[in-house]
Formats: sequence, C-alpha cells, structure tokens
Amino acid sequence: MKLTAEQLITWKRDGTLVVPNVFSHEQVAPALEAIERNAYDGLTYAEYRAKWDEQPEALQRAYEKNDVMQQLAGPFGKALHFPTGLEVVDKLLENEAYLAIAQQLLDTEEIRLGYGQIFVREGLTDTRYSEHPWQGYHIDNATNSPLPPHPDWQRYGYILSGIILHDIDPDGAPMLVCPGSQNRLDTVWEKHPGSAGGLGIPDLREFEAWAKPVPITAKAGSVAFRSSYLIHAAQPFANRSKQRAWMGYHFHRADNADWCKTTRPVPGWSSPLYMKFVAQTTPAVRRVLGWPAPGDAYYAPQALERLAQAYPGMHLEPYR
Ligand SMILES: O=C(O)CCC(=O)C(=O)O
Repeated sequence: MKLTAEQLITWKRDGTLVVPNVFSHEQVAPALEAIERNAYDGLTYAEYRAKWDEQPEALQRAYEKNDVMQQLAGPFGKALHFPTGLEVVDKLLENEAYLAIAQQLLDTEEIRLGYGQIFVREGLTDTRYSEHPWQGYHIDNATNSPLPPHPDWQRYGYILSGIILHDIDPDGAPMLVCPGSQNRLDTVWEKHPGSAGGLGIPDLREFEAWAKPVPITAKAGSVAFRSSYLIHAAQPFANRSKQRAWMGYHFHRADNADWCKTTRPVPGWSSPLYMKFVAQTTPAVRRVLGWPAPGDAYYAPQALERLAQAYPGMHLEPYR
C-alpha cells in the first residue's frame, strides 16, 4: 500500500497518522475474539460484562490477583508480548501492506521489529488515566530506546503502531495525542529534563501555545501510527460499557537497531513459541525480525540443511 503525498505530509508535520483499511474484517474479527478470550478468562467481552457487571467488588478481587504487567492485555490478560502464541494475532504482522507503510514512514526498506504487545483497556476495571485532563502526558521512546529525543525525530526515533480491531469512538477512551509535539521537545526538555529515553510533562497547560491534544478515533482495520517522540496521554472512558483493544507493533530503521531494543521481558528468539512462529511465517516477516533477505549469501546449501533441522516445517523454497 503506497501512502499518498498528503498522508506523508501529515506524518512529517504531525508525527501521527491513522491509515484506514489496512486490515480486512476477516483479519481483525478473529484477532479481536482471540484477544478478548485472552483478556477475559476465556470469555468474549459481552460474556464478561454479563458475568461481572453486577458484582464490581468480586471482579476487582479476582483481577487484582493477575500480574500488573499482564493486565496490559486486559484484566485477566495472559499472553501479552509478541509472539503471543495467539496465531491469528501474531499473523497480523504478515500483512505486507502494513509492513510497506512502516517502511515508508521510516523512509527505508530495511525495517526491524522492536517490540509487539497486546493492549486492552475496558470500562469496568480501567484506572489507566490521570486525575486531571492536563496530567499524564509523556513520550513512549524509553520503552525501546535509552537515547534522549534528538531534534531529527525521523532519523533517531522509532514508530509505534496500533492495529485497530474494533471501531474506537470518542466515548471509548481514544488516546489523546499532541500532533507536531515530536518536533517541539526542545522546549519541554529545557523545563522538564527527561530520563534516559523518556520524557514526561507534569502540566500540559504550560505548553498550551502548541500542545493541543486530539483523540485518536479510528475504524476497525485501520492502523494508528505514531512517533516514539510524540506526546500523548490516556483519558478515561466516557462510556464505561466499552473496551479498547489493539495489537501494537513497534518498528525502527535497521540502522537504529543498536539502541531500539525493548526494555520489556519478551519471549527470547530461542523460545519454542518464537521458533514455531519463525518457522511458519513469511520471508518478509523474518526479514523484519532480522534474518537476511532471500538471495543473501548466507543461504548456502549447507545452511539451508541446518535451517531445515533447526526450524522443522519451515518452507525453504524462497531461500534456494
Ligand atoms: O491508553 C492510552 O490511550 C494511552 C496509553 C499510554 O499512554 C501509553 O501506552 O504510553
């Protein structure tokens, strides 16, 4: 999928872009169901609401037993990091239109995956927002990078993407982002120096001349991209009978790989989950995971034999 000149201008100006119709209904509907059953102890969101709507205290006692990190994938979240082991979710990465957009935004064919994570919030249990609307603004750069933001955000930052699995309306706690803020961090840093790759703003009203938050509403099948330097915050659900669920993948330029490594505990590349995913995925995804592209000198006959042993079932034709 080729971005239009207008989309590229928006990206360069705003550091955030929602691209519609990247994924089909047939791709997002099963991924949403898998993410719901993972988030809600085997139930769909409707079933979870029917079970817990009338007993909020019992719900709180039940979900608070879950690890706080796992709760990023929902109150009873289990699988969280890529590869999640939820096949329909991990396979979203194989959408070549999606990867092509990430390549265009990073302005290079050689892109790498830094991190992937399910992200679910839902009205009954959600507390992931600040008390006042001017609080909670920050950049996410530190999730992957220890380097403070650089004036050249496109060269040194990375991009985060959320694959939108259901419509996100204004009452469904859309993320609030400050378009253009990725280019204004010099004025923030002077007053509130960040730590390593991170940066937070105690009171957004200090920067009201340029920091004007807008909600990221989007239709199912869209992808919301943002720069790792973009200032954003969470807001509460106006309608507490809603959920907000997406699959997020972070990409960086291959030549930024030295500092764009996630700080989160992910399944290692030798874990059975990872090896199974790699054996079954596409050459384009393996390339994003750091494998040499088909045609590379690595794929000599002996190396191919060893790959066949190491990754049983892997389709080696594209590498011959
Ligand atoms: O849930 C949101 O809208 C914001 C989440 C957030 O701030 C973050 O992931 O860093």
